[in-house]
Amino acid sequence: MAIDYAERIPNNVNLSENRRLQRALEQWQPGFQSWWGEMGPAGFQDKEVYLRTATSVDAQGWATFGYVKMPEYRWGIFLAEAERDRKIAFGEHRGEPAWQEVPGEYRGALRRLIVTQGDTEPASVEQQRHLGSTCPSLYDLRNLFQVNVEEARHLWAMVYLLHAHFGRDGREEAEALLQRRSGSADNPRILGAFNEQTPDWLSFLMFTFFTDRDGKYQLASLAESAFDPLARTCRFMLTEEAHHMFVGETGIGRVVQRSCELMKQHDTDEVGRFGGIDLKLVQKYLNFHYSVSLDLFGAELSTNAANYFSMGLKGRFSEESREDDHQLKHALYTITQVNDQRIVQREQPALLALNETLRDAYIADCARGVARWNKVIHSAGIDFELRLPHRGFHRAIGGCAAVKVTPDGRIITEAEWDAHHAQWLPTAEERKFVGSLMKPVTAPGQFAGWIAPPARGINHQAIDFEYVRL
Ligand code: BYC
Repeated sequence: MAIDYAERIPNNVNLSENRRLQRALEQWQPGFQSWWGEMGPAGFQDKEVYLRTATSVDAQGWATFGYVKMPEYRWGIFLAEAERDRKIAFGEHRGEPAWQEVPGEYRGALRRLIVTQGDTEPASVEQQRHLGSTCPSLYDLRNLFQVNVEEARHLWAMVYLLHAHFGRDGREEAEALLQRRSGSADNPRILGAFNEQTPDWLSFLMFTFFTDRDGKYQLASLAESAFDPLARTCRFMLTEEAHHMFVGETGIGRVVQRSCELMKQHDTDEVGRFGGIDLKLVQKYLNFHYSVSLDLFGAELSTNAANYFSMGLKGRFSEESREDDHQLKHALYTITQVNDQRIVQREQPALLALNETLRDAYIADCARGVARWNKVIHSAGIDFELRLPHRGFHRAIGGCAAVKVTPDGRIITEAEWDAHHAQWLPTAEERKFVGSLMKPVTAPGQFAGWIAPPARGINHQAIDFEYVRL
């Protein structure tokens, strides 16, 4: 069926004037719709949800809010405004004009970056597809669906780049993005964290805090790219990403607040009996999601990352505001390494240490969020502190993957790990307990007993607004 692009797909890339691209997207679109039907949110597809839809890139008003049935969401294609005469800010091509087309020699590397980024978007939707049936409130249900439709829009954003700039292999990659499945044994998603389960809402809120924040740092690095369409696409995606991290940060803040209320009310640390989540268990979930998200930055030393940087494909966070040669010819960077069963700090060529550089910025950002949760605990007069575990804890990628590290950063033996990991990571029983709290609450303005209401509603609406019409 022909699509009226101006109507169906809000865009600022002149879709209606590009026949070739239209045809490619027309061929891809039915596959996307059936993927959404099969792997998108389970249930609720015929319900009206109060959603934000991106309709322009105007900083003053880029989105509109209104009731939409999810399959009818207008997945638009937007690139942030072009910067006139934009110059490449880093790498071997620093100072040259940014590219509007893909240079032949970088085609493979660039495609791989775009595919890796694109793959995470549908993966997260797949991971979250069963959460609707256990929502703690209509407000939260709407936020889940907002995150889901926007991740799907981010898939469109990457598929647009593949179709518009990579010819036949781009079309094949776009197809493959609809074929892989989170957690599948035969055809899994590309990155580790996107094959983990998101079985309950505590996991979802941790995911949006920690894993979406990886998205922020990766997108910000790609927003520096010499390939201008990628840079502009990622810049616009970041505006939506902010809400996803807001869902995580305020969500965990509300869980913590509720636990504190129950602790005070019943004068105990063990609030499970009263339908809450112990702060110690919140810490275990934090340990898990933080560590799998740290893996998403890749190994501490990476020639891939060095090449991406030198080629001009992927920059550093806030590349342009850094005061150095932007080529890292002689610069050094201190990284954490495992040496002879000890964790040590070593200076390494900064060019090779770019994954670690980005991870450091991410860690500092996570720490700021954790400090805000701790404020909630301290204001309640409770003596407990949430902490980020050591960066080497529970890692599957990088130097620390080869050893076992405690949350406070000591290397231990396999036997010690086996004896103690249940103190640090959620056990099957604890996950089951959290699962048992997940009973749907769907009356407007009502909230499950394990999470406090938010401070305010979405888009100036009341907290008891009917965010989803059931
Ligand atoms: N899992 O040289 P290294 C988001 C592989 S999230 C599995 O260190 P590199 C979102 C690696 O491929 C942001 N494999 O890797 C959030 C390499 O394989 P080869 C997504 C991994 O390339 C929430 C080998 O190990 N965007 O947007 O420097 C909801 C050696 O590693 C992993 C991006 O990631 C892993 N975690 O760095 C929705 C940006 N890590 O070459 C969305 C694009 C590494 O030996 N991606 N490997 O076969 C990249 O920039 C890079 O691919 C990575 C990896 C930073 C991820």
